[in-house]
Amino acid sequence: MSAGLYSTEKRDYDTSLDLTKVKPYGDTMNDGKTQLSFSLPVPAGEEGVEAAKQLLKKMGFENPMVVYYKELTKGFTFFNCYGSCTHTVDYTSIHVPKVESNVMDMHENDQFIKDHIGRKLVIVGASTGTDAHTVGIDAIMNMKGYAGHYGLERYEMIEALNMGSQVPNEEFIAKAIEMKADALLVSQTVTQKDVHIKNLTELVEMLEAEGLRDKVILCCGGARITHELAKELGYDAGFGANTYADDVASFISEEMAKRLGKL
Ligand code: B12
Repeated sequence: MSAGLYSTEKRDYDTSLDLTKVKPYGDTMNDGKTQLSFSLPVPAGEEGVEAAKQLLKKMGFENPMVVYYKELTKGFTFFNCYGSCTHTVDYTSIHVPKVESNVMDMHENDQFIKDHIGRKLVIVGASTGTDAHTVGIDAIMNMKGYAGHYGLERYEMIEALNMGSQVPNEEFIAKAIEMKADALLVSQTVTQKDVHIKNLTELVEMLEAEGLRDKVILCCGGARITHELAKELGYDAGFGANTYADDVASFISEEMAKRLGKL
């Protein structure tokens, strides 16, 4: 009997699998074998190796082994380690909030906008604040698209403006007002010291102060953005790694149709 990838049934090839107590495996189910790497601010040597092993034990790994280490620079060492994880998680109780929409390709989406909205949607996007990464927002907006999925600039029924990177929130909002944007797309890649949280929160507060927050569909995205985080910060949706223009365009079109009472 075969079981689907996300099935909670036991798989026929290993009866010791218990999805309520999942842990990593290497050679055999439930052996806990894990590879991990980290750097320590200590010199390369026996004491450093011992420090790495003690840390692994404290992290819940049995039989800790340092299989490789190398000095990064004087007083700093990189470690590659193995250990057997003693912890488990209940996979069956996991619920991850996700953007709920019926994902359409560009042609289907254009037709959907014609049928349900009857005019072009205006979408302004940028990598905001101090963030210099453009590749993510380009992947979503550029005409040529990304991984075989056309970007928003190519959509017949979307007027898209990509403002690039390091766009201050003030400029972003000014452009949104000028273009009478229906939706705003914010890309955030750098998350060091939670700079993305501060910047994303500031945008929401500024939109609220301008009385604009409810007038736009507000989405953010980036490799370390989740839908759950986006909702917490006051966004309508958040998109992480492996997102395509199709995903966000479908969400915006459906959301706009809902707001207009057409869906
Ligand atoms: C290329 C790159 C750069 C280039 C950027 C060039 C450019 N024009 O964009 C340069 C060299 C400039 C750069 C600079 C820096 N970088 Co850099 N960079 C990268 C790198 C190698 C790739 C990022 C990338 O392009 N990914 C490909 C795109 C397609 O993926 P994506 O961004 O995730 O986008 C997808 C989704 O997330 C989503 N998405 C993204 N945005 C949006 C928005 C919306 C609305 C939606 C719907 C979806 C969406 O859709 C996209 C397609 O699926 C990563 C490491 C890595 N391998 O990921 C580091 C990385 C992102 N950089 C990093 C850092 C720290 C920096 C610097 C701060 C380094 C420094 N000390 O100077 C500076 C940034 C300075 C600044 N002020 O921002 C760190 C970030 C760590 C963190 N968690 O904060 C990383 C992870 C490297 C690392 N491991 O340390 N970087």
